[in-house]
Amino acid sequence: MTRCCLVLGDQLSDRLSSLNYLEPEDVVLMVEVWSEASYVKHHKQKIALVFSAMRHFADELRANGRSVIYVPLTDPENTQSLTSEVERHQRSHHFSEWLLTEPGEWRLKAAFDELKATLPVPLQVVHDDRFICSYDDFQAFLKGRKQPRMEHFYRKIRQSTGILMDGGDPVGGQWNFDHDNRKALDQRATPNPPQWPLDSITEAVIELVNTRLTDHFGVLDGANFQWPVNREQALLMLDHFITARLPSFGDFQDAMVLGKDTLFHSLISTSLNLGLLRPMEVCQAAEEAYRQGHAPINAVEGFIRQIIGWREYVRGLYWAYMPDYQTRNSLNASWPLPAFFWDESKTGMVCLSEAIRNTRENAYAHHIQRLMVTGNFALIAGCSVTEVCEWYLSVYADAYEWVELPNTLGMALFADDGVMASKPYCASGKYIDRMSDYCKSCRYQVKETETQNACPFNYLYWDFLMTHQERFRSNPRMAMILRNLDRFSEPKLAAIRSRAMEFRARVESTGSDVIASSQESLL
Ligand code: FAD
Ligand code: DLZ
Ligand code: SF4
Repeated sequence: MTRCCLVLGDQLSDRLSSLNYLEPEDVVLMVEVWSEASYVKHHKQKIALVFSAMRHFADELRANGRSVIYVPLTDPENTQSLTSEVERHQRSHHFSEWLLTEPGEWRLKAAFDELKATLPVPLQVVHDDRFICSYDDFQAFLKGRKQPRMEHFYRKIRQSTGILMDGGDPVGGQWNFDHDNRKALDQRATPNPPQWPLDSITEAVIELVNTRLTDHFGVLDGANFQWPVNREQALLMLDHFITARLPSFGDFQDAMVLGKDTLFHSLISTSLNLGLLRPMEVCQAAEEAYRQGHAPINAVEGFIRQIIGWREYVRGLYWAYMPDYQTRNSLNASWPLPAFFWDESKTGMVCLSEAIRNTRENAYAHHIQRLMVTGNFALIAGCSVTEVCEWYLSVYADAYEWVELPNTLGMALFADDGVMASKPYCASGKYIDRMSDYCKSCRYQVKETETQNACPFNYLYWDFLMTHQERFRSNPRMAMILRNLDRFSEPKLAAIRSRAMEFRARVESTGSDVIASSQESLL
C-alpha cells in the first residue's frame, strides 16, 4: 500500500515533518503549478527561486533514495493547481493515503481542508515543526494578555530555548541592546554578497520564467539572480553573513545608503522561508560568533531577536488572527497605490525610488526600506490596505502571506488597530534624513513642510496625524507627537492639508509626484 507525500514549494527541508512519516516504498509528489505562480503576480525572481529550489530539492530526495514524481509547469498533463494535481495522481496511482505538512498560508489550508472531504483516501496533515513556537504555545502566550507584545514573547523564547542565556539571565545582563543599533552609516565599505555560478537547473528556470511570465514585475537575468537555491548555497550565505556582516549588523541595522542595496543585512530570509536553513542553527551560529569574540553583543542580540522574536511572533499572530486579520482596515485607508510603486522612474522622491529600484532589480529591500520608506509612505498617504498587502506579497523573493501580512497590514499600516505594533510607524522626512544620505540628492527639501518643493513625507505625515488625531489621542505613545501638532497655527495646518491634497491629485492624474515643467511655471 503506497502512500504519497505532497511537498510544497516552501517545504524544502530534509527534516520536514511529513517526510519523517514515510516508509521506503512511499512516494513524494512535487508540482509546479500556475495557480501558485499567479495567485499574485510574484516577482520573476521569486518564481525562479521557488522552482529552482524545488527542482534541486527533488534531486536531493532522489539522491537519498526517495521515489519522487516531479511535475514541471510545462507538463501537458499538469492541471495547474495543487489540489487538482493531488486528485489527478490519486486517480492514476491509487495511493492508500496522502501526507502533507501544513501549508504556510490560510488559503491553502482551506483548500486542503476542502480536499479532505472529497478525496477517496485519508489526507493526513501534520504540524510544521520548522518553527520554534507551536500554535498551542503561542495561544498559551496570548491567553490573558490584553496587549500582547513581541518583547515579552521574545524573552519567553530566549528562556525556553536557552539561546543567548547565561543560566537564567540574558547574556550581557540585558534582554535588548537596541539603543546601540541606530547609527547612520559612515563612509565604511560594505561587503558584497557571495556569488556562485548558475547551474543548468537555475538557467532553465530563468528561461522558463522569462518566456512564460513576461507580464510579472521585476528584473530576472543570470547576472542579478543570486539567491541560494539549495542548502549548500544557503549555508554559504549564512557563513558569509556571520563572518563578514554580523559584526556590523547591529550598528547599521537601520541605516540606508544610496546604491547600497543590502548593507550588513543577512539575506537569509528566502532560505529560512523555503526551509533551506533552520532558525535554530542560524541563531546558534550567531551566538557562537559572540562567544568566540567575533561579533559584539548588540549585533548578535539584535539579529537573534529578528529570528526567534519577530519571525516567530508574526507567524503566531497570523495563525491566531486569520482569516479575519486580512480584512482589517482600522484607519479606513483606501487611496489607490500610486503607479510609481511599480516603476521608480515615475517618482522624484529619492528614498522611494531607491527602495523600489532595489525591489525591482533584486526582489529585495531591507527592513528599514520596507518599513520606513515604502511602508511609511503607504501609511501616511492612506494607501489601500489590500493593494499595499498585495504589492508586498508580490514583489519580494521572501514573501509568503504568514510573514508578509502581519508585517504589512499590522506593523507598517497599523490597520489591525495595534495588535502588532503599539503605535503607528509613521515618520516625516526628518527620520529618513537622519538614517540615510538620500535627501542630499533629492529634488524635495527635507527641511520644508508647506512650500511647493517641500518633502512630501513632511506634509503627508502631518496631514495623517490631523486626520487620525482623535483616534491617536488615547495612545500615550502618541502624546508627544500630537502636542507638536497642537502647536501648529490654523494657516499652517491649512497649508499642509492643501499640499497633501495637491500631491494626491497630481499622483492620481499623472501616476507621478513630479510636477511637469510646463505646469511648474503656473504654480
Ligand atoms: P535581516 O535584516 O538580516 O534579518 C534577519 C532575519 O530576521 C531575516 O532573514 C528574517 O528571517 C528575520 N526577520 C527580520 N525582521 C523580521 C520581521 N519583521 N518579521 C519576520 N521575520 C523577520 N520578511 C519575510 O521574510 N517575508 C516577507 O514577506 C516580509 N515582508 C515584510 C513586509 C514589511 C512591510 C516589513 C516592514 C517587513 C517584512 N519582512 C518580511 C521582514 C523583514 O523586512 C525581512 O525579513 C528582511 O528584510 C529580510 O532580509 P534579510 O534576510 O537580509 O534580513
Ligand atoms: C510561491 C510558490 C510558487 C510561486 N509556486 C509554487 C508551485 O508551483 N508549487 C508549490 O508547491 N508551491 C509553490 N509556491 C509556494 C506556495 O505558494 C507555498 O507553499 C504557499 O505560499 C504556502 O506558504
Ligand atoms: Fe525622501 Fe523627502 Fe528625503 Fe526626498 S527629501 S529623499 S522625499 S525624505
